[in-house]
Amino acid sequence: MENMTSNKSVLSWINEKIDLVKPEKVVWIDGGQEQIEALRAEACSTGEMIKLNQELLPDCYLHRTAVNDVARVEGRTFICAPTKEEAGPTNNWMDPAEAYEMLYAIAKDSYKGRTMYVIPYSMGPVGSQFSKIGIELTDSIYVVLNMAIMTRVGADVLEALGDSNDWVRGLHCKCDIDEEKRYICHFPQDNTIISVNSGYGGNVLLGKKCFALRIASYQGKNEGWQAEHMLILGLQKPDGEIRYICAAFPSACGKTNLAMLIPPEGYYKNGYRVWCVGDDISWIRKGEDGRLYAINPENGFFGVAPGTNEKSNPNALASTRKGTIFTNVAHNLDNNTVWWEGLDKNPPANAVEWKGNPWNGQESEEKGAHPNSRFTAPAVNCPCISSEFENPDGVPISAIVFGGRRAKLAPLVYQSRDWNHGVFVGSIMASETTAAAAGAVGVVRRDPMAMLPFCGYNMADYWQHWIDIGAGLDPEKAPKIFNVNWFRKDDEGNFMWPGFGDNLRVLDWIIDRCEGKVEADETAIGFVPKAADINLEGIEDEVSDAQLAELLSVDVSLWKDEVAGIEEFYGKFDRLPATLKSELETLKANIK
Ligand code: GTP
Ligand code: SPV
Ligand code: MN
Repeated sequence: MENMTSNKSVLSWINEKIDLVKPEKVVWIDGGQEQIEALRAEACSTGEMIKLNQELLPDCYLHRTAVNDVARVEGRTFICAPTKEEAGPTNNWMDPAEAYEMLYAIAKDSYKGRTMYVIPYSMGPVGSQFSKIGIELTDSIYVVLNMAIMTRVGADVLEALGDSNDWVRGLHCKCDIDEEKRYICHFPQDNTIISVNSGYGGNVLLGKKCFALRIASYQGKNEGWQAEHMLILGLQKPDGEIRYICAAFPSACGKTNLAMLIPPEGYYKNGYRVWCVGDDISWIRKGEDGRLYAINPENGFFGVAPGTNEKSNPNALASTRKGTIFTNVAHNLDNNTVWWEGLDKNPPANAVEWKGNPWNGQESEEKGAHPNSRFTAPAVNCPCISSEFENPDGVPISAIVFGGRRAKLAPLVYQSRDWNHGVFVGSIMASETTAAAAGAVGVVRRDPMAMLPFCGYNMADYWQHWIDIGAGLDPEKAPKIFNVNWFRKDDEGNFMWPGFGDNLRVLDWIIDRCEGKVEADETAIGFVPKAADINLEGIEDEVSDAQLAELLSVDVSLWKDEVAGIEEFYGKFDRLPATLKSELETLKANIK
């Protein structure tokens, strides 16, 4: 097949990799529908994918990964910076030369008898000043078809690249999915990613976490911008004006749900709407007017399937009704569609579960879908996709919101006193772990800015970068910073806040605070709403006044324990910014 570019840096790198992995043939991905169609057919012929009911789910497919390959593997993810110090205490580190040697030994000849697909892709609208280009080499059709949904793929990307050497190299080799030889390695100084022995989502769709977060966070530090694990939503108020919010929650903690929220009935009637710009990643930079602007570098949603239903997230569900790839969900054999826990109360009896075994959902105790099963859906499918989704200049950000799963401690919402205090609030985030990463679920761990698994350099320097960004902003124009917690539980273990669409009630308060429209109570940890300013109309039965008071309360004795945990965490960092140290002293003084 003919090369799609004459860019020398591209061709020489690809040739090197061809010599290493020895493919039988090389196929360039042009982004055209014809090629995609042919690849779908080929994947179905080998069993790699299953074509679903084309009347109910046009252009939709099902894929099952290996049973030992169902989530990101944080323990096998490495930042291969020149020194361990540059990777910092929260990242696994490997010496770059040693890493290349080990990875090349694993990758050697691994494409024998297989096809190398060359995927040129853009993160962000092609040609936008925010956007960056990558090339992924893969031996997986599943990866090609997912990348074609999640990113902008094709010839125009190479045209935009021209002769430039400024692009991210990505080599993916499935090998034999050996978990002992699985490595996801990043070389930020070389703009390079190498992923071997996996075929799952965040491990292999290299434009996503590997590039758009780990490599991009490093690029952003050097170039004065930010790459964050944040959704972007536009909140339209009855006056028609739209304010934009970025929110960072850890994996499987509600970004997709919040980004596509449907306002409660009363709000909806009054003209409230939420528009989705992005559900997972934000690239943020200062605009000419001095405000921060964000784009979503992705082109699709790689969303958590379980729990997605007509009530919790109708927009996400609608997004998955065409052109979608489902991974590790249950297969309903009666009508050749898909099912997952929480889709409806009627699991199929004649089905195949995510591992590929026959499954009777009416009787079985086993799960039909893996808890981290996902859908890969084109962003354009989303009924509430923002009109600004393709805007190359991004959207202006009014508020930044942090949050996580905390059964106790964190109130429903609080506002930081200023930017630096907001950076502190982000840095002390903690959340219960989820199925999005391999390992134990439900354990509280520190996850600063929801970036613990995704920061491509020393987390202390990342915090300093946040502080520097704020120092370059007029405080009047800087986004206000908040923390939310949809996951507070009562002593019986029930969620105290209804969440989902009702989270709009909190977003509304956040925007009112940004615009100076409501007062708040100053507490030891920041500004907390006055109970009367959280509108409970329509949910009075679910949330009593006493419950709301509890949700908004700040328990100083719990915060004393928390401070001990923060001090221990901060103790890992030799380069902890002085600003954060002093914010911690302020918190300690406030809770005395
Ligand atoms: P990644 O794609 O992994 O980065 O995750 P995400 O942050 O986009 O997660 P998503 O929105 O898919 O969250 C999925 C999980 O969060 C499901 O278990 C949902 O039921 C739960 N969830 C989302 N919003 C809420 C909420 O407001 N309240 C409660 N209780 N659960 C929620
Ligand atoms: C996450 O785990 O935060 C995800 C899914 O968004 S994955 O792409 O697999 O990392
Ligand atoms: Mn994510």
